[in-house]
Amino acid sequence: MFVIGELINGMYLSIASALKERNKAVIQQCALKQIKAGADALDINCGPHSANPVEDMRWLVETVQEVTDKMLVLDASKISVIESGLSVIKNPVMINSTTADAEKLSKFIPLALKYKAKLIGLTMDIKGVPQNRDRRLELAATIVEYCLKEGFPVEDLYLDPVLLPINVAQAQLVDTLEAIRDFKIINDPSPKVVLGLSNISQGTFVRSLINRTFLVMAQSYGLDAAILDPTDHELMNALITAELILNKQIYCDSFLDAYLKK
Ligand code: THG
Repeated sequence: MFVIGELINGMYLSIASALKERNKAVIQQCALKQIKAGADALDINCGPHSANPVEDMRWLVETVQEVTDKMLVLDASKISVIESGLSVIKNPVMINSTTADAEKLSKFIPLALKYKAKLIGLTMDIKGVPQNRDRRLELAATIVEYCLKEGFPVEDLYLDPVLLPINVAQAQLVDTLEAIRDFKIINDPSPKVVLGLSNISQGTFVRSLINRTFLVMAQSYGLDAAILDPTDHELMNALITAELILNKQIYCDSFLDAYLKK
C-alpha cells in the first residue's frame, strides 16, 4: 500500500495558522512525523481558508522539500494552485486531482506529462459524484481513455472513486469497494486506485475504528494507495497486517516493526 500522509492540510487549525504565520518548524515537524510513522508521500493542501492559495502552495512545497525527498501530492482543485507548487518542485510529484470533465482533463494531463507527475483522477464530473456503479465506471473509463489518447502512462494514473462519509452515504460504501475492482480491469496496464480514507468517518464518534475497518476491506478489493493519517498506530498496524494476509509482505514474527523500518 502506498501511504500518503494527510496531515499537511489547512483544514487543521494548527496547519492553517502555521501557514498564515509562515512558521516553517510546524510544517516540517508535521512532515517528518508522518514519514517516521510510515508515510511514502505527503499530501499538501492549503485548506479552505487560505487567503492566497497560489502563494501558500509554493511556500508549503519549498518548506517541506527542505526536510524530505519523499513524493509530494499537490492537493487543490484549481490548476493555478497546482501550477504554483509545480513551479518549485524538486521531489517526485503527484497531482491531486482532475475530474472526468474534458475541460479539466485537457489541462491537467498535459501538465502531468510536462512535470512527469503521477495524476489522481476523481470519478466525478460537473454533476457531482455518481450514485451508481455503472456511471462511476463510465467516468473512470473516460479518464483512462483521455490518458491513452494523450500518451499519459495509465500505470501512473490513480483513480479515486470518492469516498463519502458513512453518515451521509452508507448505502454507497459497498459500491465504492466494488469500484476498486471495476477500475482495475479497465486497461492493461491497469490504472491504480486511491482513496481519501478519513472522509468515511467525518462527523462520526469512532473515527479510527471506522477508518481501519474500511481500509482493510478496501485492501482486499485491491486498493493501491490511500490518503490517511499515518500517525494513527492502530490504523497502520491494521494496514500492515492486511498486507501480510494478502501476501504482499513476507511474514516474520516482528512484522509490525519490520515494515516501518523498510
Ligand atoms: N480524495 C483525494 N484527495 C483528498 C480527499 C479525497 N484530499 C483531501 C481529503 N479527501 C483527504 N484528506 C483529509 C484530511 C483530513 C480529514 C479528512 C480527509 C479530516 N479532518 C478532520 C475533520 O474534518 O474532522 C479535521 C479535524 C481537525 O480540524 O482537527 O477528517 O477523498 N484524491
